[in-house]
Amino acid sequence: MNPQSQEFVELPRKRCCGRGTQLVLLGLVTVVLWAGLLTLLLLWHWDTLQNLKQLEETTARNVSQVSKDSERHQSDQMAQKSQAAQILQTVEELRAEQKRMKSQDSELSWNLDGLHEYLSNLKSQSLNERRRASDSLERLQEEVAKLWIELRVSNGSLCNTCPEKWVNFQQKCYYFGEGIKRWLHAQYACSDIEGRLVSIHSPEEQDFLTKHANRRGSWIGLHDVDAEGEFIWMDGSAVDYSNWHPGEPNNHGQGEDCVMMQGSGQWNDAFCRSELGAWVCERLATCGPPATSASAGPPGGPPAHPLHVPPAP
Ligand code: FUC
Ligand code: CA
Repeated sequence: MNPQSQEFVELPRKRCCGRGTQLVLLGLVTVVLWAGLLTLLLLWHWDTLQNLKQLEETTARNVSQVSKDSERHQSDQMAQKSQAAQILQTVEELRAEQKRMKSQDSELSWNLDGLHEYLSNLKSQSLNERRRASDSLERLQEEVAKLWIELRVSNGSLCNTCPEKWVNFQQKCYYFGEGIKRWLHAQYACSDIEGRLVSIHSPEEQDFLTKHANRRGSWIGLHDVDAEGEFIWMDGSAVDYSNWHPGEPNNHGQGEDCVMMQGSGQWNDAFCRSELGAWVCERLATCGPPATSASAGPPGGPPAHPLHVPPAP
């Protein structure tokens, strides 16, 4: 064997370190590893702690938010409750007000009805007064006219002048109308010629009328239209004479309130809407020459004709 080759003979490796060193190194490595591991663990733990802390904070925030919300909600609820109570109270008040107004309304309408009634009573009262006053005026004018005629007669005047177609008897003129008419239309026919349905006050006047009147009967100015059985003359004069047919007035059948003079001259109450063929009108005669118009006044007659007072409106 070659020495050179011997040089190349692998020499047994010299050990680097001792066994103790190795152990130390191993320990060191282990320590380093454990330290790293611990560090990691610590880091992980720290991170977890941080997360937990954050979570805790968030939770606390949330809890406080929720409690705040709940408080707000509660206070809202209370406010709503008090609002609801207020609304209820207002509704109650409104109901009470409505009730009060309703009763006030009915009271007012009751008062209004009363006023209406009072007013209409007043109206009809005043109308009646007016009618009565107008009737009284008419009567008075008639009385004045009659007195005037009597005065003229006592002074020697002749007061027997009548318009054409009228017939004189004493101090009255009579018109014997002919044609089919009901009592009311006979009354109108007399008004049209400024007279009125005749009133009869003495047997002499009755005889005169009996002689001149239509044989089949005529309407005269007597009636009990306003009160059954209470006969009155159209001119308001007293019923101081009568010439009823025996058994009359009998208010026969459907009621008889208008009086007619039969051919005999006797009176009979008849149905006002019966149609008779004749009627008799009257008016006061004038003194002196015949009047040219119905309203002729002095010198022949009284200041104004008594039968033509304008009717109350
Ligand atoms: C008599 C009268 C009535 C009627 C009748 C037909 O009874 O009293 O008015 O005319 O007769
Ligand atoms: Ca009769």
